[in-house]
Amino acid sequence: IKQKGCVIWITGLSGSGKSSLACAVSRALYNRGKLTYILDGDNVRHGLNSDLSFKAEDRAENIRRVGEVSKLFADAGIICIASLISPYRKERASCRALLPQGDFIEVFMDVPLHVCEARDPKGLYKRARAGKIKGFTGIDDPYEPPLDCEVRIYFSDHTLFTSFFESLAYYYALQIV
Ligand code: GGZ
Repeated sequence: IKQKGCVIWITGLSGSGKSSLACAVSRALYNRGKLTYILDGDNVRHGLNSDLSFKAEDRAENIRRVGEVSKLFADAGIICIASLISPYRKERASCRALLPQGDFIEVFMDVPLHVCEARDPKGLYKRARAGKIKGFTGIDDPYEPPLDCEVRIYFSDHTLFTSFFESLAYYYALQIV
């Protein structure tokens, strides 16, 4: 196997399409003969990070662990696609710092809160608005949008995948896709 690993880090609000994009990217890379692995916040929280809550220090630890595991995958030559809300700039920067320059591709799902809330695929926003979930990102917990990401995806479903691949092509495709 001759492949250079890297990390594609997808950040954004709940319901912004992180997991869908992760799957689409993984499939597209697989079709090009690339080895990928998806670390999805929601899934990782059932196993490796099942001891963590959604309070700030636990979110920070969640991000840190996924960052470290992503680095291991990248070291092994795998394209690791991490999709978690990862709401804090500082922790995202720490994950970036684990990788050689250029090997951490930060993708921001720039979807307005009202759009995520209207989608509400799991009914979580509704529950958060009703006060049944406390500390929900975007409602009563912060999200710090990236200032320096490699790729920014606007919210239209229609353009989601094309805009990702155009951006990625522009920045990195020659190396990894
Ligand atoms: C945000 C929450 C919360 C709270 C449960 N805040 O859209 P989902 O449902 O499937 O994915 C979300 C997931 C967030 O986990 P992450 O590991 O990505 O978050 S973080 O990076 O901030 O650690 C959401 C669900 O868990 N969920 N409670 N309070 N999202």
